Amino acid sequence: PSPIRLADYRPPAWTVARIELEFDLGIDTSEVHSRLHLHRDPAQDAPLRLDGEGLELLAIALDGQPLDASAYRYRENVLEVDGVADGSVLETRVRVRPAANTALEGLYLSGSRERGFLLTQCEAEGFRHITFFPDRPDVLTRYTVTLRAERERFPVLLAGGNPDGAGELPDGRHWARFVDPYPKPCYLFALVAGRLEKLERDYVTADGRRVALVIWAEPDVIECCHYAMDALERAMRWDEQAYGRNFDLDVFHVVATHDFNMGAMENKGLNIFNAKYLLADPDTTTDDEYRAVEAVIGHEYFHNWSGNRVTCRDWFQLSLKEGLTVFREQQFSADMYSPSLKRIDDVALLRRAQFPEDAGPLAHPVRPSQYSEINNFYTATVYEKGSELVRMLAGRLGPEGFRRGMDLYFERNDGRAATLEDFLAALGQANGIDLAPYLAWYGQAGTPRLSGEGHYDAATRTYTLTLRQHTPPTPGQPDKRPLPIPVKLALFDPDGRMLPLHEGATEQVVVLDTQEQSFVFPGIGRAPVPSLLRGFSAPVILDYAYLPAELALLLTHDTDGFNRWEAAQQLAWRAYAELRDGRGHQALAVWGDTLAGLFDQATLDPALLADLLTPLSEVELAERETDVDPARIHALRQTLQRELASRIGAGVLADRYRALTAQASDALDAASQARRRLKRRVLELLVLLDAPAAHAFATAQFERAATMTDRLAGLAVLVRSGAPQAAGALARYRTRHADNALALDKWFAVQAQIPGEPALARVRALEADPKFTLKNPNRVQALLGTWARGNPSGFHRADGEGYRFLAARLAELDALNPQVAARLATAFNGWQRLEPVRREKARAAVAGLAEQSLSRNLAEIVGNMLK
Ligand code: HT7
Ligand code: ZN
Repeated sequence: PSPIRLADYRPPAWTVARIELEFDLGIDTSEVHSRLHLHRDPAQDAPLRLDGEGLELLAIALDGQPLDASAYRYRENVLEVDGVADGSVLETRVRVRPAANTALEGLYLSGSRERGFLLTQCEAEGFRHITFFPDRPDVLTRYTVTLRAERERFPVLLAGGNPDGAGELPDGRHWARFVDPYPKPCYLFALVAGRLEKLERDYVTADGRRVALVIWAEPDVIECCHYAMDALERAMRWDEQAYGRNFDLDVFHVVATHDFNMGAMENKGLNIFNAKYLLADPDTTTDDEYRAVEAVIGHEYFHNWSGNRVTCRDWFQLSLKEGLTVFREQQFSADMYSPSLKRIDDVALLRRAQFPEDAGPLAHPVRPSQYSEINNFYTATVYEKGSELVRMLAGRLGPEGFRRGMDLYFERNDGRAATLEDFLAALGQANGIDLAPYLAWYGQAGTPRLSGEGHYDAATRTYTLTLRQHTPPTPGQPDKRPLPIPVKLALFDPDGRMLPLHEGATEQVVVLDTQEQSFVFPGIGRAPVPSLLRGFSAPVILDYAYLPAELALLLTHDTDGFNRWEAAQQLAWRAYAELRDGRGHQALAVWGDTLAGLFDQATLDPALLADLLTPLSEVELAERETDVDPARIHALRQTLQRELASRIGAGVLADRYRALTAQASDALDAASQARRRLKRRVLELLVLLDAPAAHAFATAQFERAATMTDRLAGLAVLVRSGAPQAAGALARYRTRHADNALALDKWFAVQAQIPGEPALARVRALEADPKFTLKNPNRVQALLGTWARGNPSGFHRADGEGYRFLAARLAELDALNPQVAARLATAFNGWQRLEPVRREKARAAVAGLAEQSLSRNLAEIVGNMLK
């Protein structure tokens, strides 16, 4: 099929002001009756064309009259109807098959036939699998939804909007109706029906609305929803305070499912969550997972304004809601937790997931100009880089200016399907600033390289910083324009003190908006060390020729926690490069000794220390190499860490480990989490120096852990380092958590992380486990995703077996769930940069896949990969 292009956008010829939807729900078959109140755009003369995929059309009528077969055509996923006029009402009745729906898009069954429940997933284009409709986000419609089903099998019936009646029907059936007063695009429609339990809490919004917050889950896990409820309340309060946004319905439902293609979905008034991001309990949830639950709860809730009240005109504008909502969630999480640690986590994710995307065959702008399958564009670029672009805009305007701009954006675009231009116009106009130059960031793919050098002139007491930018070509975009790059900076004197800059401030933002520019700082008494891109003020790759001692100074003294970490990362990279090239140990010594010096600093937050002690990931190291050999990268990174460990010393590590163990608790506060994070890092370093001692610690930690964080950390150290105790621990974990799907996912994932060649045999063995299934996206991600996307030395075997195995599984998975298959296939991203032997084997595997009959989702990814 030919691609869909942004340049071809036309407003809809037909819109639907109101829809009355009635469902007769059943597991094998459900019937959907729809009544569309249609409006024609007088400026267009197109026949009514509605999207519909896999629908069995049972009846069709126009303005109350059944239609003759000659008056409509249903082919190639489009229903075309003749004789429709402005104001006409089109009625259709269709049959769909939830239990047979393994793609988890449209109406489907979660769980078993006996105990599972029915639910929908419509973003991006799932509504067309439920009924005929103009399935595009700029058609905003008022929904009245009536659900009917057998009461015994489906006691709970939910749809988005406010409840509008419920009652009994003959033959043990019942009904419930919901009316949503806010016009919405069909991708925000949702229903849920089944045997679910609830947690309920009353909430009064800042503007005085009484809202019932209701979280629904299957009976065995409902008690795991308390943390999510608290997080939801925190998110709602935060959005009121930070953005003045209140919730706007009488009830807000949240539902947990184990069968979900992504993290969660912001359907109006009826959010649906992957259980992984909703359920939490001390016995099975790690600290990182607790934080992820809070973040995803926040993200979906914040969509109620950034996405639902103001939605997207078309899917090219996806980052308008996703980039903005990720940014809002990042602010929320920073406020709930620690701004520096949150920033480190987010930038690490950007570098791990988005930079490689932007540097390879799948590179695309935050606002792509064309796509074949929209589900392939829910990417790190649209989400994470999109958030970085909002952050740059917010930084440019300052907190008050940004809030003024956001208020205007929401006010102007409430109830509309907006564009990124609308967003920038509102932010700019509220502040009298032209932000149009920032639009270039949305249209240009690739990560800009920022380079520079400083020059100090003692005679004039001036420091001159010269900055340059360059963005390498990406597929379809050979030539790049300069972008506005805000560089937040500070200058440190050689004693590690910040120097006053403009008007006494110690921080300043300079904007590089040409290819090269110099910035002069007068009144500087001694040659300074610049701290650049503080807080990662722009999503670029910085290349600045710091001396190792200068990085050590920033690592020790920078007041920006993120930039301290950044200095450690830079030093670790230099140390790695020295080891790789056999070029002495200068940076290695500075890195190791500086961290060893910080190791005992009582004032340093243990969580930050843990991050400082973590060098770049194998994925990031591969990003910086050519002729990538993942096995060598793994070995070198291990050597690097061993060097660090030995500079700290086995005794010091062991003592710190014991001290942290003595302080262990099951509390969830930031200080307890920080200690657990450091304890794990210390254990990971110790195992490289004194494996028997570390294995004994890890075993004891695993056996006695009061939290899943500690239990899993102990297990991971044993499994990844090949400890003799690993098999026993895995067996005990398996028995203990046999009935908990999320805990079992971690059991699969931890084994998929075994480094090197043995990983594939383990993955194969685990595939044969009765608990493994290709039908469950979380399980697929836990085993195949962790191995192929998170374990480079395990996946990239020199014999190419990993590639052949993944290609075979992708073909199988594609027949069941194309969205999940396409996402997993991105594991091949970067194959062109592998060393020649692996490169040829990876190419052959991808090419072999391309020759098969694939879904549009997988075909697009594989096709782009081979371009
Ligand atoms: N807006 C949602 C994106 C989404 C999705 C969610 C679940 C299943 C399939 C999906 N396709 C797209 C999630 C979010 O960003 O909030
Ligand atoms: Zn989102």
